[in-house]
Amino acid sequence: MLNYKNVTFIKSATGISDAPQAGYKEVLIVGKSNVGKSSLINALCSRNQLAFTSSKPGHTRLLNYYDIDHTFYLVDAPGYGYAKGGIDLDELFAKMMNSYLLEASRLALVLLLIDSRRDFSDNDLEILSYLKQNNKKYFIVITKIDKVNQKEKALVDKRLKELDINKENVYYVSSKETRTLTSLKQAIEKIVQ
Ligand SMILES: Nc1nc2c(ncn2[C@@H]2O[C@H](COP(=O)(O)OP(=O)(O)OP(=O)(O)O)[C@@H](O)[C@H]2O)c(=O)[nH]1
Ligand SMILES: [Mg+2]
Repeated sequence: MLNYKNVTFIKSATGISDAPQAGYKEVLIVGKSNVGKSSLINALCSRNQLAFTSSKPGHTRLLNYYDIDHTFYLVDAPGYGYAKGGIDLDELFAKMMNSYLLEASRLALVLLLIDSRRDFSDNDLEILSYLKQNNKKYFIVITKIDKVNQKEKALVDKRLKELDINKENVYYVSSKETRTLTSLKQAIEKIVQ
């Protein structure tokens, strides 16, 4: 079993050319701004402030690399769907991600995070179809499930079915409830080892 607590922040990169060179496999976390990407990293690693989180969207601006147990890199990406103060995060994201997704031969897995209280956005759907078309391995991670009731969860399931997403690739998590992370951790471990 991988020790997620054995984690080191490596660097913030502006793109793939700037990525660390250790050659570990990479697990990239993408999703709309505020969906809970940085919180998920903290929860997976049982740390409170490893990755910076914020209730204000647009907090993470670069690709942040975390070394997990000297086995793989967990990569926190900037969120999309939010522009503030003249910086168009969508443009930044598109530029970074294009080069990243196309060139990252070490990219072992993409975690596409979706807020359990929201529908897939156009950006989410674009990424999803990109991942499918390019045969990238991905999981859909439904976040903040501590905030939804059974009825709302059923709506999420309905939507996943409409989008023809294989249930095997879906994980329901809450960064506030560690036990919800166990199966996701195990699945990641299988892929990176
Ligand atoms: N209730 C609840 N709140 C959460 C959960 N995960 C994240 N949040 C909250 O949602 C907000 C955004 O979380 P972040 O982890 O910063 O989101 P992000 O996706 O990294 O955001 P950007 O870096 O802006 O793209 C914060 O206020 C978190 O505390 C969760 O599982 N449950
Ligand atoms: Mg973040």
